[in-house]
Amino acid sequence: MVNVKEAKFISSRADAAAYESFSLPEIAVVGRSNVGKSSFINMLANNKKLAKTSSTPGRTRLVNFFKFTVAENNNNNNSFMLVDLPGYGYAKAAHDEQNRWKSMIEGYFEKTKDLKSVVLLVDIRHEPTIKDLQMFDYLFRCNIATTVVATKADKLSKSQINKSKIEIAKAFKIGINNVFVCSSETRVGKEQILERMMQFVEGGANENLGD
Ligand SMILES: Nc1nc2c(ncn2[C@@H]2O[C@H](COP(=O)(O)OP(=O)(O)OP(=O)(O)O)[C@@H](O)[C@H]2O)c(=O)[nH]1
Ligand SMILES: [Mg+2]
Repeated sequence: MVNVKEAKFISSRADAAAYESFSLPEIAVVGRSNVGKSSFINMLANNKKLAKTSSTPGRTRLVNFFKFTVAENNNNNNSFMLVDLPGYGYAKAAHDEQNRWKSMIEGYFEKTKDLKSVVLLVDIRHEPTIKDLQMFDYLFRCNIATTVVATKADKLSKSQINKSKIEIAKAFKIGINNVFVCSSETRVGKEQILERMMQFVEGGANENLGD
């Protein structure tokens, strides 16, 4: 069992050029605007007020760093940075703004030296968008281990969840067991995802799941 002992906001970066290392392993959360990235971080932190969320897309406009400290079964403490990125694919945002977000996201991936893995969030109710698939391919080409997490599972029945998992796995061309299901409302999936994240933090898992 992974027990989150502390989660706190450290800082925001608007510009990848200003990016500096925190000398801690990093795990980044990416996904479409409004998919639930900030809510996912709050769910892991057991703190609804940690990352700002909103029902309007485009809430997170900076690269935000949260320091998590966890204790595991063996009681060893472990710290890592969870990185909340702006969402992509918000159609209503001005073109300039969309480009700015894109360069902020890609700038982060190009600059960071501490990234261990990425959680790519998709909405379990919808087929992954072309932008999701492009992001997945981009991360694969950058050799960044990526975990696909289908969130908002509270919105579907059990049989619908299984159907969606199959569709999502097919779209990303990954095995169905590599699609993790969660809900930031009910906290379903939290433990399994935290455990997987810790494998990357500790450097035990470095396979890329793209094949
Ligand atoms: N039912 C349900 N709603 C959720 C879940 N996760 C997020 N939401 C809702 O979805 C909306 C968007 O959540 P955010 O966490 O702000 O999404 P985001 O991906 O950080 O959005 P941007 O910062 O704009 O990219 C909010 O209204 C949340 O309450 C979930 O698991 N279940
Ligand atoms: Mg957000």
